[in-house]
Formats: sequence, C-alpha cells, structure tokens
Amino acid sequence: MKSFLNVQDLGDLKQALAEAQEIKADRYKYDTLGKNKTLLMVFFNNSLRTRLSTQKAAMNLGMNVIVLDVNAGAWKLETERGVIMDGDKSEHLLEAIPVMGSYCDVIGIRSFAGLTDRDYDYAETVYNQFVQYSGKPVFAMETATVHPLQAFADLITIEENSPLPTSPKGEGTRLGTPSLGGDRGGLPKVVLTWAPHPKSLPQAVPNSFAQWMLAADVDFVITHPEGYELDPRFVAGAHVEYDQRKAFEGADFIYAKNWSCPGVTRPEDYGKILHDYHQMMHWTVDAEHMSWTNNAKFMHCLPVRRGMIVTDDVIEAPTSLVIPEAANREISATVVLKRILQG
Ligand code: AN0
Ligand code: CP
Repeated sequence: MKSFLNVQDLGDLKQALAEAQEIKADRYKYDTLGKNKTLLMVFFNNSLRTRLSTQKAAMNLGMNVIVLDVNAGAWKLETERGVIMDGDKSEHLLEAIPVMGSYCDVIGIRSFAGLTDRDYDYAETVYNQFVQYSGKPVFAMETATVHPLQAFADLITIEENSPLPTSPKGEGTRLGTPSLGGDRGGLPKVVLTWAPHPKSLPQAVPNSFAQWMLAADVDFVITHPEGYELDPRFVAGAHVEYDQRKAFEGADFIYAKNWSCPGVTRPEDYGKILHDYHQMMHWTVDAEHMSWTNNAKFMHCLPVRRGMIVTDDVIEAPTSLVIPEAANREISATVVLKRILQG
C-alpha cells in the first residue's frame, strides 16, 4: 500500500477486519517488521488520539518515529504555488516535502480542512503534494476531506459491539465484509447524526464514516438539518432522513458528529455554520434521543464538547463506546502501517 485515503485503499474489508483482530490478539506480532524504518508524522493541526495511537502503532511494529508540528517550531510554510513570498511564510511546502521525505520511510499527514476554499480542500491539494513530491508512502491522519484511520477504528468497534451475531465468514456482500446482521436476518442499524457545535468543523469524519459504512454490511442512515448535505462522492446511495427522531428509531448505533456546511448545493456556504447553534440544541444527543433507539450504543470520534454534541449522562452511560472506539485507533493504525511496511 502506497497511499491510504479511502476505504478502497484497504481492499477486502473482511480481510482488513480479520487483520485487526489478529493485531488485537497480539499487537506485537510484527514487532520486527519496522526495524530501522522511520515514520514521520506531520501535523498541521492539533491532535491527541491520532498523535498517540499512530506513534504507538509504529512502536508496535518496531519503527522509529519523528513528529513535526508544522505550527510549532518549524518555518511557516507556504502551500500555494505562484505567490511572491514576501509575507510571514519562510519556506514553500514544495521544498519542505522532499526534504521531509529524505529523512523517513513512511509519512503520516494531518493536513486538515481550511474551510474557506472548497475546491482546494476537496482536491486534497496538500495530501496529494506529499504523495507526489515526498517519494514515500503517505497515509491520512485526517486530511481536508477524510479521516480513514478513524473510520476503520469505528468499523472495528461496530463489529465488536454489534448486538447481532456475525454470520459465518465468507457470506459477506459488497466489499466482502462479514455480515454484521447475521441470524436476525437484518443488519445493525447505524445512524450518523449531525449535532450542534459553536465552531466550524471539517466534514472529514462524517465523509469517511459514511464511505466506510456504505462499504460494510450495515443499515446506514444519515440525519442532519437541511443544508448540511455531505458530498455525493462520499454519501452517494446513502439514506438521508431529515427527521432526527425517525432516523433514530430502531438504531443499534448512534454516531454523533458536527460538521460545517459542505457547500454541495451552495458552494458559497462552504465551511459555514448555517444556524445560530442556540437554535439547534434540540439536535444534541440526550437521554430522550437515545430512548427512541433500540438501546443503541453511542459513538463519537472525540474530542467532544459535552452539552453541545452529547449530554454527560449519555456519554458516561455503559452504552457509550467512545473510549473503546478511541482505543481501536491503535489497532487501525497498526494494520495500516503494517500493510504499508509490507509494501
Ligand atoms: C476535528 C474535526 O471535527 O474534524 C477533529 C476530529 C477528529 N475536531 C475538532 O477540531 C474539534
Ligand atoms: N479522533 C481524533 O482523530 O482525535 P485527535 O484529533 O485528537 O487526533
């Protein structure tokens, strides 16, 4: 594997989930695979989980790790071509990337969305420059539009916590995932719900979550206020239900996340918050919302703002999976790095 951005990069999902369970049973099984190989993690934004879990994953594989926080201690980087660099940016990304590539064997990028220029973000301009100019395999640690390490960890978590028995291996459909629905004859219902937030957030997490859920054997529903429609390249074919209560009915998993306007119908609204959040607090996931479900498990990628996205009682309940979900980030990252090291 030379690049990890989309669910397709992992190939057979059933195989990837089996590898995740193999790593979970013995996370040091491949502890010599990365000997004398160096992972460089480049962060253009803050991170707690991605930083720690990806570093731990590299250590599980015996790799060396170096970390660069672009906004803390490095030269400020220009990312646009064709500019006269007479401002505060001392170095261009197009020199910095091959230099970074010369010190390592694998590069993880957190490039994040700028949320001002939709075309620039959705072209994955920064990530693709790393692919093109580093000469090294590159993987996404949340780029402008996707967060595949999160979505892979989410799928692992859903498989492990599905209330329904899994079907015999090999009976999966679509990308070949094991059927999570099994004997009930149905599929677990997974609901991605928008929830309020005071700041503009990227669409990377919901984009990837939708892409991965559509590739897995689950009954997937998205609910959000009008105007927050996600990009069809990630959600084509998904069932969108604007009535949050209807969407929650019968759900086995509630996956909450805020995202700003994706600008699908009105590009000029890209990255905006469309309504004052005080008016949207009825979207916050509380105990009443959870009572509409089939005793659903609660999920969120974290970091989460309590009282905005979810109430204390819901996130602290035994049905909350936020901690095991975050713990599975080590597993998803170990599988992805292992695949990259194996070529
Ligand atoms: C980020 C986001 O919404 O994409 C990171 C989530 C993994 N969240 C914040 O910036 C709060
Ligand atoms: N979920 C996640 O990626 O968290 P961080 O932003 O802390 O890495």
